[in-house]
Amino acid sequence: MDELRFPDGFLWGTASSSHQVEGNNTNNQWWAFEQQANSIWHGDRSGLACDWWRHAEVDFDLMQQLGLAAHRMSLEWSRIEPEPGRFDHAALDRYREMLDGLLRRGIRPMVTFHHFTNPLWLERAGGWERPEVVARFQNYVRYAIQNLSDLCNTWLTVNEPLVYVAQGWVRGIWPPQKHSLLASLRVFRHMLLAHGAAYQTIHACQPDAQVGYAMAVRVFTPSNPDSLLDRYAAGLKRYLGEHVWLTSTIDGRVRPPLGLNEYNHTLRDSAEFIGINYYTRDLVRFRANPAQLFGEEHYLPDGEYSDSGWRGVYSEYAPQGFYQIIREVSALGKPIYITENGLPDRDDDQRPRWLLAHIHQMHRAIAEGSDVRGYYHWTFTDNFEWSEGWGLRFGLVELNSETQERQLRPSAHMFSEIARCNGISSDLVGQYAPALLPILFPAITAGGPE
Ligand code: IFM
Repeated sequence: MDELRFPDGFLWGTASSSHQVEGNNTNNQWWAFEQQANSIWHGDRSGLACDWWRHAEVDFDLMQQLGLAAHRMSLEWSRIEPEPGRFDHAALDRYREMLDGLLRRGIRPMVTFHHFTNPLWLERAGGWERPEVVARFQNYVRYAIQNLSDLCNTWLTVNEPLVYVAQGWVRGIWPPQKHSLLASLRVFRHMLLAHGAAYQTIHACQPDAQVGYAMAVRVFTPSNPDSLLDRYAAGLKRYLGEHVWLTSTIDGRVRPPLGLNEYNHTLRDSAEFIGINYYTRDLVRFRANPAQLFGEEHYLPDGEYSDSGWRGVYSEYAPQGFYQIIREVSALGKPIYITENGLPDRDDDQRPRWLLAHIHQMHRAIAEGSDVRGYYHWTFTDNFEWSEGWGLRFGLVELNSETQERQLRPSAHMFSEIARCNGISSDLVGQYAPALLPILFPAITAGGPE
């Protein structure tokens, strides 16, 4: 048997977000959106979600049984601050109970402050389009950190800011369903400034905190690498989607189009680590259309896709992009956590192979010097997948949302074995995805020594 081992202390866990798992989050903009006709696929609603607000411990027990060492969750702003300036201690106590519940099971928490949802009062006051949001967010973060810092020291200020902006203000398919490039830039800028302000606040309350953010990084690849225009279109998307944000949190410069290169001291060196959410790559071909940022994303007819292809939200099997992105982000000189990676696969007939192939690429990047500290699979239990409702199933654990019954998918057992062994063995690959053996263990398949 051969093995790909990970560094000692490497964290294996899963990730989730409040609205997707807690249930009955009635006081945020997503809940309101779900009540409108035709907003969610099949008319689904988050409803009781995975019932975590009452019974998260059911899943925490399963995580412990599977030997997982880490979990990333988020706080629901609308529960903690249901009205402007009024904080709910009972809600805070429930989060204390959850964090304590994880710790008592040997599971290290990582906590996100903003994962797509806003209190209704904030939304009604103009939400992230208004500059006041920066101080409001900072206020909420201060209150939360003052009350939770004894239970957690690893924080993410915001999750996937670009996805939030693109879905809500460019494509207009998430609340507030707008199509405005100008407003989208304002929102993106406010999120960046809110990150900087929150970073400073967290450190003022908890000097040894580890703070980062979770960036969705898609590898924008020129459709035709020989075409200058395709290369330009892909490059523009990478610049806007990744570079502008990442570099400003290193050198403190707010670059165009979010700013005029002005220096902002709250942003300078404002991350102890960078969180990467990786799902797929996008092929980009040039189009003379500013609304598409001069690039159209498209997919290969003969590519392999996860269940998401059903809705035109394609997720292509592209594990080598994972390696590429980890290597690129490493160049910024910060440690990395993989804060999300996964796929929708109700039958679990693709997940074992996809998961192993991605973990292999992460191993390659680490072997070449990338400082990756942990991997958080998206997600533990099937949960409410935003516009796709209950149609896309990302969980290692299958959820019957009517009865709340849980059933471990084969991938859950496989992931458990990876976490326990801190690596991937050739036996494991032979059992779950034999087609990968020649790629992961070429020496064995070539008849070499075990
Ligand atoms: O479910 C989402 C999550 O909230 C953010 N990142 C992508 C996941 C899968 O689409």
